Amino acid sequence: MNDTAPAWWTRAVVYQIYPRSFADATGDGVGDLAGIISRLDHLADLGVDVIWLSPVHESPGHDNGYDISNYRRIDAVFGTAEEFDELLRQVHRRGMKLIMDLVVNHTSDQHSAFVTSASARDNPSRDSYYWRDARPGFDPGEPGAEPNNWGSFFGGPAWSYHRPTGQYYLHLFTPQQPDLNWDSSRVRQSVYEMMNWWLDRGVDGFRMDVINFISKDPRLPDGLVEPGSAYGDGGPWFTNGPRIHEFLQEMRRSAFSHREGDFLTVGETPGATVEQALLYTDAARGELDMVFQFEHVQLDHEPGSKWEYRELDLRDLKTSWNRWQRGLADRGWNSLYLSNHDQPRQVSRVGDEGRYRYESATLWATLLHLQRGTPYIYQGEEIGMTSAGFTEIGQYRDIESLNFHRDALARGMPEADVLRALRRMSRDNARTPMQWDAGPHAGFSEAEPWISVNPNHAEINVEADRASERSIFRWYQRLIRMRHESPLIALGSCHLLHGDHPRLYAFERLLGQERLQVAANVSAEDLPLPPDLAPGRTLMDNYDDGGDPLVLRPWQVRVSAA
Ligand code: ISL
Repeated sequence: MNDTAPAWWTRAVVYQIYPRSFADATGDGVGDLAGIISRLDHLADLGVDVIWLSPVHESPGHDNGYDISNYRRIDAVFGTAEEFDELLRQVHRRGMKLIMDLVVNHTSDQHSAFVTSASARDNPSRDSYYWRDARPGFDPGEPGAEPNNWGSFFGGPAWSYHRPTGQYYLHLFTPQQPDLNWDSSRVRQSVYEMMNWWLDRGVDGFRMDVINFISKDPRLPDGLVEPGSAYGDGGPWFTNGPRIHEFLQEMRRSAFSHREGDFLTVGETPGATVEQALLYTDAARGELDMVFQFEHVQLDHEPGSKWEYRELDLRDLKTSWNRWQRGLADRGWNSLYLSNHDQPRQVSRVGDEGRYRYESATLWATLLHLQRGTPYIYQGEEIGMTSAGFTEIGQYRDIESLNFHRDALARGMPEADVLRALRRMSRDNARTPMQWDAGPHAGFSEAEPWISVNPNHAEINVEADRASERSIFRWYQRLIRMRHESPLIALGSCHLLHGDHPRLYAFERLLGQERLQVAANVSAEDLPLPPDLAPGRTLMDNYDDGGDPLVLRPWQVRVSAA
């Protein structure tokens, strides 16, 4: 930020819509643009500044839209180009902004660029993707003949054999998501043109899918094979790769430097460290405004395997968040999130979805929103929606979950254990339909939804929450308003207190003479406060009943001015 005025997004809050599961206006069981338009007042009322729309582009849907076959078309399942323009108008009319998902590490295998690239070895755009011969000494197509040993994120090898041309192509995700070769200037220019096309149309920026994977070491070397794993880890050869900063700077110059206005770019960057995030988000370098880091969502499982549960130690989370707060204190900027379409619901994961649902939902909202950074709310979080609670494989839809189920069974894992792991960590936990009311299909649709509605929609829904004395929605409204109104919350420095306490999460924010203190009991037992945390004037308290100021009750959070 240096000497210039703070960027607008230091005061902003972003809301993520997963279109498939937000609101279905056409009655086919799948959410759509018309549905989103019909629910915009909910978001305006909440007070958010920006909507991030997960992909609505034309897609065969192998990864729910993260496999795009035409970047300039709206998929018919979501509606039409006209409806998109109408959505944009309606969002802008309410004073909000709209950012699109930009999925350009890979395309769909149905994209015309891939079809062309696959048509012949000597096709001039063969190098738009990664095509390689079989491993020397192996016959193409035989087991083990893949050009390197990388595994894909969703199971199986990261290479598929293409019989017509006798070569393999790289896909870090499903075989239907071939990776683009960003070393080709043709690829880069066509991405920038496409970004400009959307910006000219009026969108306000992009959330960039796995953007720190786009620059790969062209040698594509074998990765280390961990004991018990069938594949090598290619991460070191494609995460924060050799030309990543060059590409992001070029992208910014090509898409934004000639534009006036308030835009937002946020990069999804798995595996980025604080030091790398600083490079990505230091305004002086002209790359991204902020990034989604992954450290804090990997503390409750074994490294490298989201399916192997390990209980979260609150101290690890505090250490991690604190390091990010300190690392990006002077330059760069944090994104703050616990939930999105890839993560289980936060109230189920780190809160108490039963007895203390209100308390733990408001506690985590407060801890997140009152740090320094831009908070992201995932649809349904604002009413404390819980994870799906599925008990049978037939209920799951996500390709990652289905592949894990198949592969784990093949490895001999008992099905009960597979289902337990899915129930905890499946991405479908966050993808069940938005719960608008207690009616059929939760008011999401008139038809049977593409994925089951959580039966708890009878109690947990927007209508009930907003009518309740203890409304989570209203708590979020207050947090958002505080960020809008208080420079201390937007810009103040953030200091962790009692970092080694196993159940207490406390920090203070400082700006000039102003001071704000947040103290939270992350447990279901009473917690006597250390004397130095005796509250001053209470601003927010999720019990709000004038109880003992020196004790925090189960999942109590208190915000006070000093
Ligand atoms: O943990 C991971 C890597 O460390 C993976 O979760 C991976 O980074 C993550 O799934 C990437 O997510 C994004 O790209 C995927 C898509 O399936 C997700 O929905 C999207 O958010 C491929 O486009």
